[in-house]
Amino acid sequence: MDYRRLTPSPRAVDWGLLVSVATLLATGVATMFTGTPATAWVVDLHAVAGVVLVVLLPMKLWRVRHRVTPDRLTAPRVLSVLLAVDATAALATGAWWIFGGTLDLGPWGLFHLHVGLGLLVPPLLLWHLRYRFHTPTRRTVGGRRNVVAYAGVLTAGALTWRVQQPINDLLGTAGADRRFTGSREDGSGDGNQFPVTSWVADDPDPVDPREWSLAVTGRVRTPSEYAADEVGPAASEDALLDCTSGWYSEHEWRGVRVGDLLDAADADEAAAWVQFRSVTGYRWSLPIEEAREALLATHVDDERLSHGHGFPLRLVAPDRRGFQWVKWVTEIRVSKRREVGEWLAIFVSGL
Ligand SMILES: Nc1nc2c(c(=O)[nH]1)N[C@H]1C(S)=C(S)[C@@H](COP(=O)(O)O)O[C@H]1N2
Ligand SMILES: [Mo]
Repeated sequence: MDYRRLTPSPRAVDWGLLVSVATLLATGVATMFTGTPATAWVVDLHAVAGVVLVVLLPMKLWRVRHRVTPDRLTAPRVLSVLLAVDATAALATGAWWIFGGTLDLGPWGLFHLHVGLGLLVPPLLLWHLRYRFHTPTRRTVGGRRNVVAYAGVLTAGALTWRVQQPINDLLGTAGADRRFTGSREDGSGDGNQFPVTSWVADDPDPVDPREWSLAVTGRVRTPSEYAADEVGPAASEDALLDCTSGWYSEHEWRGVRVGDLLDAADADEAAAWVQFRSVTGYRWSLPIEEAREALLATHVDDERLSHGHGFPLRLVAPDRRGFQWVKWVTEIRVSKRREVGEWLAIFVSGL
């Protein structure tokens, strides 16, 4: 049998690679916001696109294997080799993560490595396409052979993703207890004993509670300010913190309900967003209805929050990913519109 009849044409493989990488980038970035099970499809799509790439990449590499010889190493070829190595490493680290792998890279781990390698693929690919891009023709993508081949590749991708969980369960790997986000459990219910993480570079000195206060500002009729001993653990909430670097931790948090603070400050009718600002300049907003239900925690599982976890006050935002749980909160600012600058602030605060 001629196996080539079961594989896409060379051009269709190239286009398949491009579409897979674009899908992986889009869904990979979008996983930052997959807080609820309703968004689990984003992670599923990421995984299936990954398997598709595992199938297509060897086809491509096999086809071009003769082009790379030590005596013909032009710049575009070196770049192609780098791209192939990086894409392979990104796929390998992703698969290794799924099957419970770990890696100790100082402050980083396997998941960070996967994200780093993955984010490097699109720029390398764009650069590669500067030399190699061909505009598609109808023949490139159409044709019975390509349609049948891609139906097969996608089915294989979906099936592989479907069976990885039973395989993980059967082998009892550390990948077995992943949440739908891909995160693995760490330190749940055990007070401050869970990982301390910064989104980029935040690492403030411990906050002195005598100098700290919480201000409620913006679109409120009665701006207010609270000293450390005025915000106590009045309300409690069971909530799960799911960090985008691959771990989650579930705790009972105690503190003040944001809605109570907003009522006391008398938020006006135009108020639509509530921004939580850290002593470091790190900040994030929630729609006011959601913010009302959120908690500003002073305690975790009956322990006073430690400095690393945001003492004296940190946001607990159920169903939101960890980077939105602002630590060392010193101000809540009520506004009509969301501040665009917070997107920049989370990346540069602490630098
Ligand atoms: N001010 C501030 N708050 C922050 C961060 C940060 O870098 N600065 N990191 C966020 C991220 S990425 C996560 S996952 C959680 C981690 O909380 P933890 O360190 O208590 O585990 O805090 C969030 N809150
Ligand atoms: Mo995080």
